[in-house]
Amino acid sequence: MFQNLKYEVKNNIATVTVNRPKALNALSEEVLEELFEAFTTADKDSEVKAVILTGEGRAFVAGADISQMVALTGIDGHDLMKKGALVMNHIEEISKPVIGAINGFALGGGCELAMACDIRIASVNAKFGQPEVNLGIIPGFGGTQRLPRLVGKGMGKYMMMTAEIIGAEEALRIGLVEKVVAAEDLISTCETIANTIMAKAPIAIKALKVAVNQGIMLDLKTGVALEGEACTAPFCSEDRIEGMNAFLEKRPAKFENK
Ligand code: CO8
Repeated sequence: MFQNLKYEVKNNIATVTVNRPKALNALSEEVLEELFEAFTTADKDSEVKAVILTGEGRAFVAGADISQMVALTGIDGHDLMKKGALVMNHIEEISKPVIGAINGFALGGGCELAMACDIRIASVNAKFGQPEVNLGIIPGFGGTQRLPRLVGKGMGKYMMMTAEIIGAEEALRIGLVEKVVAAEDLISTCETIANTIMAKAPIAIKALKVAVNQGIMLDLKTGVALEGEACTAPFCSEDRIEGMNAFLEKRPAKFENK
């Protein structure tokens, strides 16, 4: 189905693995197109309740494909930037939780891809950076916007201006990832987190993503108003009645996505 990705659904989790290890999983135009398709498939498939995104081999993704970019005109470059940004936005906006399993290099477009995930879990081997200025460009797949929102304006500028590559523990310290685990525990940790989230009401998780993703771009009062709107659908759901009754009856809730 895909030339540059592995796509597998097991136990309600879709695992998407970028699979160009010889090029450290660099994001060619074809990889970007396939990522868009894979996340559309996962979003539409009612069997899929969470997605894990990772990379094959020693990289998560080492950035946009420099061997393709070198030949592009300025207009082509602009089109590529729009394509990449669209893919990152799409990953962020699907209705299901997306967990980034960051197994190795997450540089440039790879760091931007990691930041489009809802949650990032890093292996101790992971390395992060936005080295675009080394190539005479700036991040173009959302990095100038998502990185400062995650790690703060100063640290975001530090990383983008110095192009410094940081390790997993430093990424944890600055808030770029949520956990660091041994390499061999990376996927199982992500699966455990996915299972924890999948046991919650899907309508609440979906509303939560909208409230956070859209709200973070707004002033506080408008964001709080948006939260009120986002809260309405879960509050009107059968799953809300089930969740509250389960609490009162001291039993686990069984959510039906209704
Ligand atoms: N693109 C294409 N090929 C790559 C990339 C890449 N981003 N990264 C690595 N490769 C290839 C190498 O060319 C090499 O191929 P080959 O074996 O055929 O020579 C192979 O992967 C292995 O890489 P190395 O031999 O370099 O492995 P090392 O362990 O020595 O180094 C590094 C690993 C440090 C990850 C190194 O490969 C590196 O620095 N890679 C580039 C990282 C980078 O600069 N990424 C940012 C790219 S720019 C970007 O992502 C911007 C996105 C938005 C653009 C908007 C456009 C308008």
